[in-house]
Formats: sequence, C-alpha cells, structure tokens
Amino acid sequence: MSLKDDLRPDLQLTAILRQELKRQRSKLEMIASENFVSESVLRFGRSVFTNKYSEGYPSNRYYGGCEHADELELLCQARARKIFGCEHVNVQPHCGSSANMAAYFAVLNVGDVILGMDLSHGGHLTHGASVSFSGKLYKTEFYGVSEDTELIDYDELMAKAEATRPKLIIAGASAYPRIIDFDKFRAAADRVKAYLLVDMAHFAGLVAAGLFPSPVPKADIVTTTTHKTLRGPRGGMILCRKPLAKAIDDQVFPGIQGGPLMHIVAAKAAALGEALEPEFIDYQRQIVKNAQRLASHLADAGYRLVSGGTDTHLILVDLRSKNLTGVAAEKALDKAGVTANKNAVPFDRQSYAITSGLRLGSAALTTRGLLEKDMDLVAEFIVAALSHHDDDNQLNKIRLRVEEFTQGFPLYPGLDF
Ligand code: DSN
Repeated sequence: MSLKDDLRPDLQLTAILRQELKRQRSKLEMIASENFVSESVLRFGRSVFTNKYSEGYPSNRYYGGCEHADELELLCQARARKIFGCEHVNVQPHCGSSANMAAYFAVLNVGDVILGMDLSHGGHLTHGASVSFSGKLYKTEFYGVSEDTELIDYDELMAKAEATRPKLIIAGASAYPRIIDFDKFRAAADRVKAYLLVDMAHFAGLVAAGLFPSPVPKADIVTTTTHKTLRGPRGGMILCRKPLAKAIDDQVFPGIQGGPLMHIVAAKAAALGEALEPEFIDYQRQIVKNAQRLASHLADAGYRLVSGGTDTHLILVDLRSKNLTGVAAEKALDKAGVTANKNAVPFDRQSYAITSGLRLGSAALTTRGLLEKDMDLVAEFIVAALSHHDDDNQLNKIRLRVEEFTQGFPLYPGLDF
C-alpha cells in the first residue's frame, strides 16, 4: 500500500466519523468530563507527529530524529509550568488513569495504605476503588462527604488519616460540585507524614483561570487530564516538585508507558497555549455562570441538588424525590437530545449500574457559545425530558427542538469529519 492509496476514501470509516460529528453537533453535550477542543487543537492532534517514536525525554531519547519532538515536548512543558506555576511537569501520560498510576508507583510500594475519596461520594475509580489497579495493589481507606451538608467531611478525613496512617492521601473527585480545601488536606497529610496527591482533572481549567484554588503549592503531586475544563485533547499530565521529578518521569517511561503520543503532546501544547490567553479566564467564568444558572432552574423545578448547588462546571442532581433513577434519566435525556450520565449520589442505595443521580456539566456547551440566557432553555429541555421520561413521543418532540436550538451554535463549521 502506498501513501497515495491511503487517500482513497474509506467509505465505511468515513460514514462512522460523519455520524459522530453529526451527533456532537445536534445534541447538547453535558457530560461533565467532556468538552470540544478548538479547531487548532484538533488539527495539531492529527499531525505527522503521529508517525514519530520518541521514547525517553528531551535530549535523552532511545531513537534518532527526535530533535523536533524535543522542541515540542519542551514547549508543552514550558506552557504547563507557566499556567500552573509548578516546578516540574510530565506531559506524556496517555490518560488520567496512567498519570495516577505513574504517580502512585513513584511514591508507593504494593500493599501501602492510600486514603482517597469514596467513589460513591464523588471520588474516582483510580482513587482506590476495588475494580481499579489502585484498589488491587494498595490497602484502601476512604473519606467522604457529611450526610448533612454533602461537603467533604474534613474532620472525618483527619480522623481517618490518624487511624489508618496512609502513605498517600488523594484529594480530587469526579462528581463533587464544590471547592476543595487543600489546606485541610495538607494538614491531614502533614499530621501522618503522608504524601498529598491532588487529582485536579475535573477543575484544571478553573485552576488555570484562578477560579479554583491551586493545589500546586499544597500538594506533593498534582495529576490531571487535559480534556475536561482544560479543553485539550484526551490525555494526562503530572505536575510535581523537583525532588519527585525523576521518580515520576521514570514511572511514566519506562515504568508504565512506551513512546509518548507526540501528536497528542502537540495538541496538549496547543490547548495550553489557548489557556494562556486572557479569553480563557472569561471562558472559565462563563462555565461556572452557566452551571450556576442551570442549577438554579433545576432547583426551582423541584430537583434536589447535591450540596445545594455548584461552585464549578458540575451539577449532581439527586433524583430520589422524583422517583426516577439515574439510568432512566440518562436514557430519557438521550432520547431528547441531551447527553449526560447517571451517577451515584452520596449514600445512594442503588447500584452503580442504576444510581439515583444525574451528573451534568457546562464546559462543552460553554465552548459552543451558550450564555446564561441559553441555559434557561437548556434547563427547560432537561426538565421537560425528565418529566416525560417514559413518553417517547414527547421526548422526540423535545429532540427536534434541541436539534433546531443547536444549529444556532455551530460546531466545527466547514469540517466534514
Ligand atoms: N471518566 C471521567 C469522568 O467522567 O469523570 C473520569 O475519568
């Protein structure tokens, strides 16, 4: 097969990609961990760097021809350091899970105790859940939210730390809508001489814009994905202090990964370049305003919000008082053209496959240009779909309205697939 042959259209594949583009354009994307990258990030993410192996680090590679890969990785690192003010960054992790794995491997031995946020209270699989490597390799202990306030119970955190003496405490969550007090985490870690890792994947964009306290001065290690509020390609990064730099780099490569995906590193660099622009702060502010406007409408419509609202891009709706499960809500919304996900709420009695909650995020819609007034209509669509969750005819009518609405916010105009 020659390069020229590659230019022949692959109709089967093209059809799938066109369908996905159509789906993204015509639905309201409200999965809190998703976003739409800019056309620039999209372009850099499919560059000729996909052809290049560059195992190792700048100036110390296992292959020849890495001079431009070196420049690229150094640029990406410099941008990340400038945004987050960290001493060292590794931009090679393929995802958040591998970033966390490399970070754990750098400071832990198998069998050590780790203390993370309970998955059912908003934590992440890699923070110690039994189905993840983190729950299989380490002895896991969990803190959670208080039943009254649904805010992290910092007294319980300290008590658990003192009782279980973890070697690593993990802060950060996937379904927690509020600001996290990193001073309290630092105090708990210092009390028992544990490392503190903050997984800021969900709120990294807010941190970059100064709208969420930076964990960088408080934590020994900060991990993140690059594709949520940070609005980059799907991938991961690890930020740390200089003394841990070598241990972390050695665990990313050769510890758990082979060659970095340099086309994705290029896309990360492009996204970080955008995050350095002043408009990025406006964008992040709008994300929060949009989430808060939606939260207020949902509360007005009688939906109970976990912790009463949000400080971030994320809302967690407790559906129990509406006699609705998370899975039923997710399905109804999908039929109505709104993409979101079921999620456990704290003290949920339903299984993870069913759940009693619905997680909604505002980052992707904000990228499309929606403002608070547009969230008024989004709220109307959501409330209508949930009220008619078992009426396909009504859901279809809402879907047609959603499709028309989304046309007012073009996504990748001119892009074919
Ligand atoms: N899957 C991501 C989320 O939805 O929060 C976390 O990795």
